[in-house]
Amino acid sequence: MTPCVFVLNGPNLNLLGTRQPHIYGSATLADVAAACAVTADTLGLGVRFHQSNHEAALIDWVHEARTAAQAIVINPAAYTHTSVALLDALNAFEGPVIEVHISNIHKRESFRHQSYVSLRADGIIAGLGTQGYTLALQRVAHLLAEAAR
Ligand code: DHK
Repeated sequence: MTPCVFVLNGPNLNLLGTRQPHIYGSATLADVAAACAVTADTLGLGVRFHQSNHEAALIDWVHEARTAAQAIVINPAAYTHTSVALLDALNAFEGPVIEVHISNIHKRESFRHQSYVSLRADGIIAGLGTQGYTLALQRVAHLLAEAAR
């Protein structure tokens, strides 16, 4: 069975490519989804890519992942810094969780330095641009292969 990875994206990431490109770069979310699909394919992973501006939708996808996915890659965007509910949902998921931030949140405003999601994440990627997503998939493939051994 091909392991499935949910790649989840939080608020405002639908504007990627046009939103503050000096911080988030010029790639669109569709570009990121396409890169994830190619990388997942080469790694032997299936991928389901979602974005929502609504906290509840992200939580519902995390719940769905409990039975439908083996790992989660998540850029919670601003919910990183605010959402105990998203942390609680991720704590109910058993597989690897990799947290991705396009920008280096530690180089930015102090309110971005705290992440609730980091309390659950198995790994964190920040400041590597949209490349962080495909690097996260590589790490997921490694962790799943290790767990299967
Ligand atoms: C994206 C956002 O929208 C911000 O709210 C986070 C994150 C950082 C990113 O770098 O991908 O603070």
